Amino acid sequence: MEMVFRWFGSGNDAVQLDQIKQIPGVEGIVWALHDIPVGDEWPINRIAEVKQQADEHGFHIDVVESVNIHEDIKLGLPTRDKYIANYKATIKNLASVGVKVICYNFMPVFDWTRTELYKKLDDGSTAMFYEKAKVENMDPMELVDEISNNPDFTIPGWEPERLKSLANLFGAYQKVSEEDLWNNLKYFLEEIIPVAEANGIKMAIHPDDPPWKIFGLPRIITSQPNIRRFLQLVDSPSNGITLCSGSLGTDPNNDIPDMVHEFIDRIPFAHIRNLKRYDNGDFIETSHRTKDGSVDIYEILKAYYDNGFTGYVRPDHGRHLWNEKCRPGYGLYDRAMGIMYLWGIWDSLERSVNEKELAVLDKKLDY
Ligand code: CS2
Ligand code: MN
Repeated sequence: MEMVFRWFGSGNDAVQLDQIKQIPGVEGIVWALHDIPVGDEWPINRIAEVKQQADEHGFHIDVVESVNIHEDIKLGLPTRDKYIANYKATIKNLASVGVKVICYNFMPVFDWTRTELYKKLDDGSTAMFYEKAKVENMDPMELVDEISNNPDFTIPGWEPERLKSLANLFGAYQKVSEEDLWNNLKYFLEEIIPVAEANGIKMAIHPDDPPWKIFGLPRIITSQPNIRRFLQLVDSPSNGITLCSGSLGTDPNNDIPDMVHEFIDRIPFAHIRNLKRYDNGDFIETSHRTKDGSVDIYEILKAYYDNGFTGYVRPDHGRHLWNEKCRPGYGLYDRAMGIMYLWGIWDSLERSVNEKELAVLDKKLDY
């Protein structure tokens, strides 16, 4: 596996590149141009700027997260073709500086959804929390107020500008069923995957978070059968997934190690994080350690290891520790510790296999 770390850009992230540099084994940053309005082409000079900053720190910029999808594409409106043309241009621009993987998602209106961004845990740290009953009974506008009015940073997927017309957006989705969303996704993929193929790019869709319907909006990248269906929409190595253990792990029916085994050839990018599920459907994000949450991080890494995984991996959301001021889920410390936990498991998997092989060899030599 190749370790990478998400960075929101200079002036847009409390975490600095020289801090990331001190985390063992990180080779690249996962980045995006967060200020470009969704649907616009990413200008080459702005892309080059990030490449330059990464180069100065010896990081690669192979992975982009996310090039977000304009709502008109998800809605299947006639105007989608203009945005798809921009998307293709962005793919080409990114490929021209050496980008290999583009992460994106196909969730209507919102990105990840939580009811509390900084919920206090028993150890005094804070983490993102989802209260199921609250989401079921709340007006989405309340959530938008809470999440998008974060004073320090705008949050991808919760841009106040875009969500100003929330009522219109919800109105437009009234007519869009799950099957329509599948069709709109297929239309998009049929257009862009050939461009990705021609430019050596792997597209990697991120699962829906949480992987169920919220506020009556359809969600489809939610489960193993649905991911199987997704991969068949366009059967190409350039049509892949970002396997996010945290998003899929909120549903106890999702067997993530099994998904790793089944989809391994189509996973260019892995997100690894843990969370604790409660019986009432609530969940809270935890440290990466298997014992701290409901997701078996050890088994997931073992599945990647056993399949000879060479793709990109990043620690996903972490807790906020030691009073750090940071983007929700994206502090420095817990993600850095998460990386060391992942390396600890990976290195010992590697060792134990090598040692077993050596023992077999020794035995052979004895005879
Ligand atoms: C989240 C998302 O789970 C995650 O990684 O932080 O914001 C994610 O970046 C997007 O859904 C990917 O498009
Ligand atoms: Mn993720």
